[in-house]
Amino acid sequence: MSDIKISPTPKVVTKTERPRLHKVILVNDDFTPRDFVVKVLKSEFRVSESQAHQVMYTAHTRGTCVVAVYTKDVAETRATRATEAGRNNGYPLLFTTEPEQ
Ligand code: NFA
Repeated sequence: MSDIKISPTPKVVTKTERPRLHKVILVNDDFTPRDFVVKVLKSEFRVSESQAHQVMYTAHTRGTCVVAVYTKDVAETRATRATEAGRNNGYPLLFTTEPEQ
């Protein structure tokens, strides 16, 4: 009997995690006209008229509303573009992002 022990070949286990999603949040203010907010939501986030109105009204009454969730890059790009659309028209409209969970 030989004393040589042969260890088992280590198995490589690869685990792929889904990228964490980030929320785009619409923040209420007292100056941006409601119709303008709806227009920006429709053009930048491709939501329907009724969804855009619902999101605008929720932010208007509660202070903030989640518009959509995307990967980090997409969320940040869309929030920046939508915020700039307000600024280009002289409004303090603000979209922020935060990681989900
Ligand atoms: N509160 C704004 C108004 O009364 C409308 C608004 C809604 C602005 C949601 C920003 C976000 N004109």
